Amino acid sequence: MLTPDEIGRLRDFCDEWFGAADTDEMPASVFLRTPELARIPLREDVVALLKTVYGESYVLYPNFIVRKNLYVGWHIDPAFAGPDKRYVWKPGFLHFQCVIYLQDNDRELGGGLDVISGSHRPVLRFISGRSPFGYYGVQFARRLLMPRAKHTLRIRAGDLVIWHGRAVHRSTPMRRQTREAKYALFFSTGQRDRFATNQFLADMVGHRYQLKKGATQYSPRYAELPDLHYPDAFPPEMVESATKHSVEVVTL
Ligand SMILES: O=C(O)CCC(=O)C(=O)O
Repeated sequence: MLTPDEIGRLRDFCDEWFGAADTDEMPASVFLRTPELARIPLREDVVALLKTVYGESYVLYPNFIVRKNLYVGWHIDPAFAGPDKRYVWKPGFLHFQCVIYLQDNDRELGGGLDVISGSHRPVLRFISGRSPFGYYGVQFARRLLMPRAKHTLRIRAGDLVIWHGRAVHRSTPMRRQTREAKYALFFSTGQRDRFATNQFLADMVGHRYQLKKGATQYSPRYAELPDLHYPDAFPPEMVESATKHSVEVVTL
């Protein structure tokens, strides 16, 4: 999606911003007041690509963020994991997390994303717990198949990567040190569905306090989300583009 020039300018901007900040997360309020970042989620080509999976309309959430040097292990995004998230397994559920990387992905140096392909599907639908293979057969098949499903995505700087909310993924690990910072621009989108939208928004706000290693931590990037109202907190160019493309921007 991004040209080498755009990538260079954005990397320079990130070097400067993160150089002066005491965080590795650039919050949505900064993202929205930086025209070169703010225009990306609603660019014509980005919207066109998302419409190939959503159809004519979808929702865009306010949790824009740029992260520096994020390296995280295998997981499902917390908004979609856990026993209270049954709705994410309903047949029509569709939510894509979106990221644009500002460097190539590399098996040695990292920089992008690994996925377990097919992990967003109901567990091995074709060998279910009700199958003649029984529970242990299912576990055996999972062990056998899962390692083969691990993929390091071939990503070039400026590519847009979208992953289904239920997909198991991780940062491609950095196996060899590199001096280049890893930068990634994230935003979230979903199918128009009032229940799913409310769940996701509520979940994000709930994340302003997080329990980590037994202690409660405050997360400014989530805490500011209730104050980012659409359209007031958004640049006019984004509002115009959202209206033109029938993208519903949903805020609290
Ligand atoms: O971009 C990455 O390195 C991983 C991103 C990720 O796992 C996430 O945002 O949930």
